[in-house]
Amino acid sequence: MSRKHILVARRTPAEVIEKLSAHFEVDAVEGDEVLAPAALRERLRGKAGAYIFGSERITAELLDACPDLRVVSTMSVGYNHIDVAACTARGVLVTNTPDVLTETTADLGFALLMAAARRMGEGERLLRAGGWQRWSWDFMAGADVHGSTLGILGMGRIGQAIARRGRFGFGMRVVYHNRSRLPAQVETELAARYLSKDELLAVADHLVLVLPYSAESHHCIAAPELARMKRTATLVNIARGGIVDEDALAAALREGRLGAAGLDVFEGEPQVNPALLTLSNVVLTPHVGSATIPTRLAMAGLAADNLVAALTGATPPTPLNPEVLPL
Ligand code: 8YV
Repeated sequence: MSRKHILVARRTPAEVIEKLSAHFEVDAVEGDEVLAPAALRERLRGKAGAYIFGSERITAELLDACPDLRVVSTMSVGYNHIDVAACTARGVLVTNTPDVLTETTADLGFALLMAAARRMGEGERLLRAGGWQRWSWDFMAGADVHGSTLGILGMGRIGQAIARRGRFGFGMRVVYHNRSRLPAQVETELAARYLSKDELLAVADHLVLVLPYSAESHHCIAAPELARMKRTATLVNIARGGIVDEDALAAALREGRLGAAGLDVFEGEPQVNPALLTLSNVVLTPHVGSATIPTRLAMAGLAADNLVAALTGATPPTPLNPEVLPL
């Protein structure tokens, strides 16, 4: 039987290419550039599998142009770049990489919370620029993290991992809002209290956004929501940039209507809204939530396992639309 052809859309660890090559003819993109839609469509023609990352968009149009495609495996937990409904309608399996990045991403979320609340970016820039000349009682004073109220919007796996850090590491009161409420036993374990979104916005000293991006969550933190938050509050976004109206956020931070922000994701990334770049009370990182070598290797390995299983008739570990199986 002839071997199936797959595309690996960006540079990935050699051991992953090796694992895939044991089963398939692999066309691997070597650079770090993201293939433009037309180039992606061309490279995917005749391929049964697509191994993609967070930025290649899989649309209905692309699926129609690539009728041989059976599986889309993304090396990310988020899948807002893939039209899953269009894949399901055409019997194309979609898989992602949940769980393996939960703790690493929660670490980054907490780091951003602390860096923003305690003005670490601002302090470091001031020190390097020779601006540390004197001491005063309120010099670089920030907001306390320990003992404060931690709000979490989106209480999935990563939200719960952040809740554990806050509750057990920093003695924080944990409040959350989610599409569905957690089982009572999990709420008890995390000592997490469910609130409406408006209540959550009003009581949080620090609010972390960890919800999936969709048409529903687009700009769900905009001027009205920011106006409900405490003037001293910290906002952290480790989910997707489009969840926050960045112009409204920049205005609130500039005008002292919000304390600080820590952002790992941006609506137009890798471009960053220039209004954010001018503010001292925002800490910015380049979408590195899952960026540790062990976690990235685990994600890459899981994405490969999904692709191999799906195209060899086995059960893929983490399918998003298992209803299309068997292929
Ligand atoms: C990825 C992410 O690094 O998993 C996700 O959803 O946002 C990040 O962990 C990025 O999507 C590239 O694969």
